[in-house]
Formats: sequence, C-alpha cells, structure tokens
Amino acid sequence: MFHHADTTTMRRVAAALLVAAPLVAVASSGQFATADAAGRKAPPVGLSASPQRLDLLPRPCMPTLLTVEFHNRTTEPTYATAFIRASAPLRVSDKAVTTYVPADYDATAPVQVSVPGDTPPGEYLIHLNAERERTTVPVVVSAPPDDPGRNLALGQETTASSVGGLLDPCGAVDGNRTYTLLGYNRPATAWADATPNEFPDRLQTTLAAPAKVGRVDLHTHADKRFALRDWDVQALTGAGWQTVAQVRGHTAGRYSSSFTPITASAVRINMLATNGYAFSTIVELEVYGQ
Ligand SMILES: [Ca+2]
Repeated sequence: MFHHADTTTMRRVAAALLVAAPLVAVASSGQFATADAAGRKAPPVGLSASPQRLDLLPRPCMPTLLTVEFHNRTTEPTYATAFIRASAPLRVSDKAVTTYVPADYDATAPVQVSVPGDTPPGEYLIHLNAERERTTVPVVVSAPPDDPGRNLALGQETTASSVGGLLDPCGAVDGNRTYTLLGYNRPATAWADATPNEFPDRLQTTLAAPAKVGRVDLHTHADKRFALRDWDVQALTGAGWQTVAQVRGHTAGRYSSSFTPITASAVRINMLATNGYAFSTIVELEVYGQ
C-alpha cells in the first residue's frame, strides 16, 4: 500500500516537472534577442571576434591580438568558454578562454596569434566555438617585404639561455631600439638574463630561411652601467656554429659588427661580460646581408 502511494507521488512529481519545464522555457524566451529560421532561440551567450580578419607577416616573435567577444543576452550572469582551433601552422596563445559575463553584458578575452617565419603566404583559418555559437576568422599571411637591406632578425624566433621575467627574448627583435618596461604583465622591449654575475649568456635568433649574413648590429643598454661589454657573434652554417665577430670593451648603445658574408640559418650572441651590471641586456639584435 505504501509502496503504491510512493509510486503515485513520484508520478505526480514527474508530471509536475514535465508541465513546469515548458513554462520555464516560455518565461525565459523573452530574454533572447533573436531566433533563427527554424525557430530555435539564439544561444544565451553570443560569440564574435575582433578583428573579423587578421593580416600577418611571418614574424613569430611579433604576435597579433585577436579579441574573443562574448555577449550575454540573458538577465543572469554566467561564465562563458570559447574553444579556439587554428589551422597549421598558425599558433594561438590559448586553446580555450573562459570569462565571467555579467547579465546583459559583453566581455572579452585576448588571444595572441602568430605564424612561424617560414610560413608560405596564403589564407589560414581560426575556428572559435562556444556551445552552439561558431565563428571563423580568416588569417592572411603575406610574404615579408623583399628588401635586400632589411633586418633579417625582425620578429623571428628568438630564445635565450635564461629569461629575466618580462624581459622576454622577443623584446630583442621587436624593432624597438629603446629600453622600455611597458608595465605590469606586458613584455619589455628588451631582453635580459636571469643568472646574475654568471657568464656566458646566450641569445639566439633563427632566421625565416638560410640567408647571406654580413653584418650584425647589437644594441645593448644606452647607459654604460647596464651595458654589455664583451661578446662573440656566432652564425649557424652548414658546418655548425662559427664565430664571425668578437666584440671587446664596448661601453654603451649600438655596436655594428661587419664580416665576410656567410650563409646562416641562425645568429647567436655569446655574452661574456658586462660593464659591471649583474645581468646581460640586449635591447635589439639586427641581422643584415651586408
Ligand atoms: Ca627591442
């Protein structure tokens, strides 16, 4: 008897839920801005990207910003996640971004996009999706300017033996010859190491493709107290690393090393001493054909 009564109660509860569910949907449908042709309500959180198309040069150390935008169409705050899928060889800083979106509000999340130096010109795609929302951002990669006098290191893949916080190796190939700290959580325009009073330190730039190299300009700190003093310039050739220039007793700012042009796929600075400062600093490394 009790068993039968329990079952009846459960059936009533289930029936009540079945009735209640459509009522909830009707009540909330007024919050949605749009419906598609099939009459489906738009998802509660809309998705878009800005800009709607990216134009890039193959400079992996100079990423471009893509902003993922969420639009909360409801009267309830929520968390939204977008998944990011990039066609090869595109690189994105995040495979997913999540953000809090207040009610009836837009929120954004930044994603860095770059391509390797040897990426052929063409159109590539970034796909974004968040639940039922999808958007695609075309990424057009152009060839670098065909200027024989151009700086071959600009924006190219750069690594170092150690990294002093935000003084990232990419700061040494960003085209900015001044030492600038850009502030909290933003990489500086220069590189410095993280091993005080220990040498050698090394910074290496891999060129987009092997090229004739005959001159390397190194901009260290403009103030002698923080400047590099002694270093070797080395080039990666078919026969391995070769020292093509040696600099000793430099005091501040730029030093230009010219040498017999050699075909190299990478250039490395092997740092041996500063003018007294505990850390090695390179504000800009420039590599030229001659
Ligand atoms: Ca720089």
